[in-house]
Amino acid sequence: MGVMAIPGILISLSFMVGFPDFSSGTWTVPEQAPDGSCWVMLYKADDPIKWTDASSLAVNAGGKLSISDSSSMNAFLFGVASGADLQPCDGPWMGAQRNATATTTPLTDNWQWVDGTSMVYSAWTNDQPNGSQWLTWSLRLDANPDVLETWAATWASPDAGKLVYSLLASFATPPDCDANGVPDALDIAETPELDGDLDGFIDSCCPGDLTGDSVVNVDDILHVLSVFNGQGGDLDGNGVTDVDDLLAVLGNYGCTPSLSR
Ligand SMILES: [Ca+2]
Ligand SMILES: [Ca+2]
Ligand SMILES: [Ca+2]
Ligand SMILES: [Ca+2]
Repeated sequence: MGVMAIPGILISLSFMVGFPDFSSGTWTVPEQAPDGSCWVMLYKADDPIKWTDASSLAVNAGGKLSISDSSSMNAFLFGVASGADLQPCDGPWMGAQRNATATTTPLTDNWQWVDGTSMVYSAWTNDQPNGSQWLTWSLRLDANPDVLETWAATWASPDAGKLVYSLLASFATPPDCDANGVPDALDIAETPELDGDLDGFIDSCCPGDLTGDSVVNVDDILHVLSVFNGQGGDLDGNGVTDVDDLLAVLGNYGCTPSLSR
């Protein structure tokens, strides 16, 4: 694991009017969660970014800011972050916020993940979250190596004021099928011809590849079955791994990437 540098490749995101320029940052090589529920890439920015922009970038990249709803997922995400050579205060941002309230309810309450679910599992650093209930708070991992060793530190910072240098994004399917170090949704946004059939996947790739080995075979069928009714095999983007996704894998069975790419 680690940050994949892409010399010579600059992605223009000028189509996103008013959106910060993320062209000079780097994405880590995608890693699949141990439970198969998602793939994760960490984006490391040259300039600090606020949570709302990080969330927009994750969505534009075809995913969403990462959700950590179990100790095993948290350990996995920490693993991705710890392999990215982050400094203390670098982040990364994660996919939860707590909206400002006029009440004095504990700041551990009222957190919501970007998929709309409430925060049940949490792994706050000691004394976190703290601060004012009048502010909106956003979730980030603590990249402090001392805290990383404990595998138990996610905490908050204000949305507007605090900037960090990275984010964790989760994807339903392997996010970088052409292995150019950039999420494919950003590749397609930059060069729409890559997806001539408009199915959301780069045409030279294999839409049924859920294991990230660039071929659609029995392993991908087994993967669909292993995450059936859950996350991790949602090829048609309806939010769940279902029979339509199984049919998509079967429809692309045997696909290997085009040699033209
Ligand atoms: Ca790509
Ligand atoms: Ca396509
Ligand atoms: Ca595969
Ligand atoms: Ca589906």
